[in-house]
Amino acid sequence: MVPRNPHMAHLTAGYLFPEIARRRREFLRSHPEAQLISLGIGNTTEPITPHIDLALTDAARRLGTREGYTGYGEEQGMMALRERIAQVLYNQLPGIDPIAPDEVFVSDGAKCDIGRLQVLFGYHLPVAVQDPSYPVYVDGSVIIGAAGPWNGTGYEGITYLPCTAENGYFPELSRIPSKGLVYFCSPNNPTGAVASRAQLEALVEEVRKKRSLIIFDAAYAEFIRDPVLPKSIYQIPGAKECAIEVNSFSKPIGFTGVRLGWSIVPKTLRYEDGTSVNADWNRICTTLFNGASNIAQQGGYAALSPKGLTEMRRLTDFYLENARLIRATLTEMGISCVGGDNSPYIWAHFPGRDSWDVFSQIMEQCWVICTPGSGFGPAGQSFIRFSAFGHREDVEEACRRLRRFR
Ligand code: PL4
Repeated sequence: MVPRNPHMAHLTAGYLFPEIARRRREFLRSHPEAQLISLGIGNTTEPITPHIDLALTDAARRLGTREGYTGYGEEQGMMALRERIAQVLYNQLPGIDPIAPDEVFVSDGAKCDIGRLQVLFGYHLPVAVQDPSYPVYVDGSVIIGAAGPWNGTGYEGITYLPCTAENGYFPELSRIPSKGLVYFCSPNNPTGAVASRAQLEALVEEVRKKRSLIIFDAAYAEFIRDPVLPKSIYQIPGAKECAIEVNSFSKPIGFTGVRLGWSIVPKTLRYEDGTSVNADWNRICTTLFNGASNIAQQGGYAALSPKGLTEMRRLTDFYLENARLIRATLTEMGISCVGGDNSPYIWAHFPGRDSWDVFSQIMEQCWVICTPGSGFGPAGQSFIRFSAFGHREDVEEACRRLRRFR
């Protein structure tokens, strides 16, 4: 047999979300009567909205005709969609450094793009992450060999940038490594914190000083309601020289199962030898990816029409109202929490407690599934993440049940 990829052996545990599913199944085996409600995984629940649904079904139907059939498309995505993403989602934002359509690469989702970006940059760059953070940044880095073994508190070779109540969930930037990758997510998963313009300016300045590169995950940008908060890193001067942005249709229009996202790789982004990151990313996409589904792309295109944008707004408002209900409940219970106003996640503090213990207690006492903060990194210990994705009646019932927590 072949030897195992030694980096796989460095991973300390299973991937967070399957582990939650495993514990949930185990609980149900001993409590089959439990009607569990999930405020755990950030998985959308509401149906695809009418205008976007029509575009998807039309696209599927056209495939059944000789005239309308299409096979492989461009790996980078339909040009009309790339243009619309640039025009509608970027070039109207205040202070934006304009995005050209050939800087937009359509994909099958932000998570998949993060994995391909890890292939692009390889194992030889130092990696920094906000702590806590979406597990793919760290686990993917471990898998490609950009990080060493677990040392009891974190993976060797990963710089953890703690985001705590004390620093307002924005990290100390001086610890960013030179000539490395910095994963940065705003609105943040899991803390729900949204970086201000001044904070992102400081991030860009520090990263440029260190000659590093930001992978900016803006998967929740459409939940931002405060007009002064930046939705894109390219609203910050200089970001086109130091940042890649990944984004997704998953959460704003419920495409978690349909699968559609995009990355922005500016043409002004250069390696230290002056060669183009955009050209290399194009090479990665054309080599390792065969383009997003043509049906999904028609749905994304429709989502960026005036009707689609109205539906997107309504859907994200719906989840934000869920978030408000959850946060209000926790606050009334005296649990300190942040997030949930420009983000679909609420980050709740249970001082002195182990996150997995609180997870189990909430599951057993309230029949509600949440996500243990420690699964997002060492600084997530003693926190619990609540997701606002759910049917309204389930969220209301979950809020009632959470009051049983003692
Ligand atoms: C569970 C910051 C959720 N199995 O759907 P995509 O691939 O376009 O976007 C994934 C993604 C990208 N960036 C951030 C995210 O939070 C997510 C989705 N995260 C969560 O509960 O944290 C779903 C997670 C899924 C997964 O591992 O992604």
